[in-house]
Amino acid sequence: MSTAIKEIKKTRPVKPLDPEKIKQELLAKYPPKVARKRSKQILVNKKDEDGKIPSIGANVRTVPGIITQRGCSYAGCKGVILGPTRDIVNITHGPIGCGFYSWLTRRNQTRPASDQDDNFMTYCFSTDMQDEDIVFGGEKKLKSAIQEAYDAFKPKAISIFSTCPVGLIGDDVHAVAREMKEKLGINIFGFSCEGYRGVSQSAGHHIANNGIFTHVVGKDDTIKDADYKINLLGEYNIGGDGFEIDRILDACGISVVSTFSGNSTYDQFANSHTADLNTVMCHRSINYVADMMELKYGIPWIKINFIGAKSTAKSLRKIAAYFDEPALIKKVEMVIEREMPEVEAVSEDVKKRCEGKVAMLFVGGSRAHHYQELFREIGMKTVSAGYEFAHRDDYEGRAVIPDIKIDADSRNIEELDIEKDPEKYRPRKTPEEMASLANKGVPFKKYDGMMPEMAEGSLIIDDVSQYETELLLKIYKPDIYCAGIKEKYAIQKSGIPMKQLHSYDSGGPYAGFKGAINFYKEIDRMVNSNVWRFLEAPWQSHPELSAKYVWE
Ligand code: CFM
Repeated sequence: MSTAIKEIKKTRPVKPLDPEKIKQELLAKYPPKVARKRSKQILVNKKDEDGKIPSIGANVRTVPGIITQRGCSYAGCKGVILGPTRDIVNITHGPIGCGFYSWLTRRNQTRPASDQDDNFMTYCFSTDMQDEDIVFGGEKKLKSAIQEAYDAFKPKAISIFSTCPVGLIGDDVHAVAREMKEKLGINIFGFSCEGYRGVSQSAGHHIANNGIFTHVVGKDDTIKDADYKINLLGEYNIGGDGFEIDRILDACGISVVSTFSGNSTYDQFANSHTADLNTVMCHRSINYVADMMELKYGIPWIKINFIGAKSTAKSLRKIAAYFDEPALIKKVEMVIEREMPEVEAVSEDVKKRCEGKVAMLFVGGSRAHHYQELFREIGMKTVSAGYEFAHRDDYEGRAVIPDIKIDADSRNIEELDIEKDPEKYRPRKTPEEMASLANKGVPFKKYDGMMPEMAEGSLIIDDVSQYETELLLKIYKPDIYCAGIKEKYAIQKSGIPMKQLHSYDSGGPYAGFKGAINFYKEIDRMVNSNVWRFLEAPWQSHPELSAKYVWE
């Protein structure tokens, strides 16, 4: 039986939507207590008479029973921060699933300098805890796992990541680390990053920052013979982003001492305190390291962003302005001039077909902001966006940090007491130079967050749930929705193109100039695809079934 394939025209709401009403609709079915809580996390973006944006509820517990996008503290520590480092043996102390599911699914890439270089990322190390280890304790098993990993690989360093059961039964991973460090003579350190340590993976970032700062940073004082030494903080080389950024920085003559932590090595971390500037890409995950390095070693930090061609150019200019050398400034301008024509040609072409289309982004703790820039460059609008686990400063800017209330969950995460290193502290600029640079548009320690850059009336939603996602799709009928693998197929089933902005599906890089071109082309293909026309849903040929795509 053949049925004619119908062409279904997408119907966009004609009248402009009232975001306040949409907010009420999202909350309508929640029990009153839940609605009250969610109402603080769902905001219409608008400034008051004094030009102030509203404050959002963020970094708070998800209501049990709500299907959240979030991950756990172990994921943030092991998967996100330490996972991309290739020559540390990362042992997951816990049941096998924790290690297995955090094993390369993030598509963080690495490139060893030669075949002789260690690369353990292709291995998944786990103590594979069993019931009897839970009953009798798992420390013995952990010690023998460390010994076994050492015998097999002779790595420079081994780190241990605690999963939920480890904390519950009270295994002391730090004591085991100390004992084995003494015995084997290599650096061994543990993380108390049990999944339940915080309300999301964000807690794991902080724990990882503290651990890497305490146990590794500052161990190698060799000063690299290179000009314009920077660290790139919060860039994880997903889909090769870091390779593209390295290509650009290299062309400008800027040298990267250490990246935290895409394509990184143990030695780079150990030597990172010798850099002259910290550049922070993902503020959420690594701002702790930036702050601690400034306090202990005197390295200033600036926020940069290599997502979006214009942001890339702006970030390069900021770095050049910091070093304030005419030769560097000239070289950076040359690189921008060389790279931009191709980017602009593609964006202009793509814009013809994408202008006015609508995107929604619900991703992590930084990309929901950064990727709006790429959509803007091809004329697309972001009508609603939110983070999974970011804090108020990532929404509203760092100026709100002193007002952020410490609750029982955030109190759980250790704040290290950092002091100037008596020998290694070296201010890179005088206070006068810092002030004059800030005046020239190189503000230090400054991040204004996502909300000030978003249009008035856009809907900001923290820790969006699956239920809310489904409603949002029905109401806004966006041309594209960006989130992660857990959301992907539910969204595609409603007939909306879905782009994973964590793993990039199988694409990337999207950072830098070449990355921007990749992104424009891919989004063009996705939002202008005819594929949905050729898919016949069961209800289209069987009228007794009642169902609809969201855009029908
Ligand atoms: Fe930073 Fe990240 Fe992100 Fe993040 Fe992540 Fe990620 Fe992310 Mo997935 S470190 S906050 S914990 S930019 S894994 S590379 S994509 S949620 S927006």
